[in-house]
Amino acid sequence: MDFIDLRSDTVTHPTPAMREAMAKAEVGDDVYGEDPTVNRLQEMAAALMRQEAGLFVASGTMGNLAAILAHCGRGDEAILGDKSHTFYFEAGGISALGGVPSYQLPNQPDGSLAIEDIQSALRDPSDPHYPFSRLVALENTHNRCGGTFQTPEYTRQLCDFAHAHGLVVHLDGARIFNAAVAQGIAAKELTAPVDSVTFCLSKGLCAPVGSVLCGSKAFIAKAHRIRKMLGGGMRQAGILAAAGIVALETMIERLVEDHARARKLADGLKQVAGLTVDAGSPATNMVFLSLADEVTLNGLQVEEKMKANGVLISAIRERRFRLVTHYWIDDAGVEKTVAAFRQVLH
Ligand code: TLP
Repeated sequence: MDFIDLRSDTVTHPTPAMREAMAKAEVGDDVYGEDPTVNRLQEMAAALMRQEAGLFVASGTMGNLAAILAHCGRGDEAILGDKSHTFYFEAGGISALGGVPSYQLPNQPDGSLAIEDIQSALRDPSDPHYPFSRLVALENTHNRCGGTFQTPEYTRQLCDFAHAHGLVVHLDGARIFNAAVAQGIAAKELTAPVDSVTFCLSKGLCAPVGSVLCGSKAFIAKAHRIRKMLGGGMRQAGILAAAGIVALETMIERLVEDHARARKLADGLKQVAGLTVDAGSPATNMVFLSLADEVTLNGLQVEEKMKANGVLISAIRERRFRLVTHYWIDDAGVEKTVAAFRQVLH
């Protein structure tokens, strides 16, 4: 059975054009810096982010980890949102592997960090009780806050504040192109002011593996050594980078289709008794919804029954779901999902 898979946009398989590019990719040993396809991908990525250089990494998690380890020494503190992916879903890597403690601030409902909160989190560097405040991390789009996006104005304001106080800004831009197309702007408007950004090729852009970390040349030189330390020095990685190039060339603009389908899905689900779609959802390609009180099934039971109806979803909490649209979800998939929910709940 071919499932309609809405668990994440990470489930996307490479497109036929990607498989063809992978088969034909020119490769070399990337640890020697000799893979022309990796080099091309890194240059393209840096240009798109308006940063000096790029580094192909195995995953978004590795990109965020290498970035924070490159910016922070042991004991330096990273200011993170309490719903950020780096705090929540990256196995505590920055602390476990880098000795970097985090100061968690409440993410605002739209995923932003309030500048006043950052202000009050700043440590007095002359007081030996404190770690040094070194970095602020921003996430755009924000996963746990509903796939919400930040504007160029907010990003610049946050960066200006951070820089004025001697902090660097890392952007977890796993889905930065979703944030850009949702606002009808180029991604660089959201990434030029930050000190480093990671974006993922393997989510809505459909490449099978990989993310790119971008920043200044000096920063990327440091991150390159850390990538090696983390075991992320890959060899003929051009096979993977080739799919990433196709992703950057052909898969960005079409993300608006995923956003439109997410809206269509939300509109359909609002008509299903027993479901409450979050107000304002979706902002991009993620629909967040909960089971209404009168529904006797719990989230896991709904998940299983949906699977029996050909639709894969995942409960992110007891009675709450995140449904993610992507390249492999078409209009018929949206309609089938709404019909399956109706069937399961009635
Ligand atoms: N997110 C995954 C899960 O880990 C939750 C998903 O299905 O959405 N930053 C953000 C904002 C992410 O959403 C993710 C993946 C990552 C980083 C990590 O990327 P990978 O999976 O490539 O390490």
